[in-house]
Amino acid sequence: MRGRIVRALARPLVMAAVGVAIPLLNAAPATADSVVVGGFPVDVSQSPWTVALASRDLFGGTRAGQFCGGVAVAPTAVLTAAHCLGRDVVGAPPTPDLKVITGRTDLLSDQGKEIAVRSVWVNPGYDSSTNGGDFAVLTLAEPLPSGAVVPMAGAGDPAYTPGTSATVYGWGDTDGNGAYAHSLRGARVHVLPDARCERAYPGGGDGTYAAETMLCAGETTGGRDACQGDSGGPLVAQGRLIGLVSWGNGCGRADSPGVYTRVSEVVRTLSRADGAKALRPGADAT
Ligand code: 4AZ
Repeated sequence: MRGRIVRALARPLVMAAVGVAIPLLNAAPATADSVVVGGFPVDVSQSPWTVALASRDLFGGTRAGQFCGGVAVAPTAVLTAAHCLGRDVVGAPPTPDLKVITGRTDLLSDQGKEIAVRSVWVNPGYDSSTNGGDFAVLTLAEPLPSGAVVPMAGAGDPAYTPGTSATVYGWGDTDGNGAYAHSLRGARVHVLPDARCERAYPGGGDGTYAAETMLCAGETTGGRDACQGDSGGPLVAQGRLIGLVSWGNGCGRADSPGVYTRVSEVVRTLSRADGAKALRPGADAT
């Protein structure tokens, strides 16, 4: 079914906003240690480039309106997942009060800053039926106060080598059953061989894994993974950004690794696209 997995991200939150409870389509059976799933608490100062995407109008104020993750790659540019900005998630553009929250570990606090989004560029190559090309660039109305950005790993970077240890960050579901974190978490996973995800996602209902544009990460025994609400957030290895949380079948399942947008593909696309002026050295973001 088209978009089945990816849409599971926002549906519970969207529905919560209108007061209708709909169970997660792909709710994994929660295991005791299955919690980000399998994660640990993180202070945002340890990953200051991790930001939250928020809209109180659409998602309510309880968790500051957080509905996706994002990652700062330049002082006024944040990467996120294209599917976070789809009509089924945020409705018709422009999203009324779309904000990037920076420097806030706990969404229940007023730590850090909420920054307005000046413009949204969704990768025109994004395909919601295959989940391919799942990235977007937000240009901020003002620079991030911390100035903290993470470098993007280009093609051939050793951080993409299978077996590399990586960390994914987010405020998403911690048990696969809709227990959204209010404080930032991280989970340690490993870059997996593409063959693992090609086997897990050969096409059809669960999406199609495409190694050129996607990255496969998780643990062979499952347990640690990104989950709903983490989408668009960073997967970092060796100090460089290698992935954006994109999709997967459930969360933390041994036979269904997490799938990420491959950041080298983002770099390649942006070097040719007009959409992300804020990413260019010396570009005038205003
Ligand atoms: C989602 O729906 C989603 N386990 C994100 C990540 C994963 C699964 C689903 C990976 O946004």
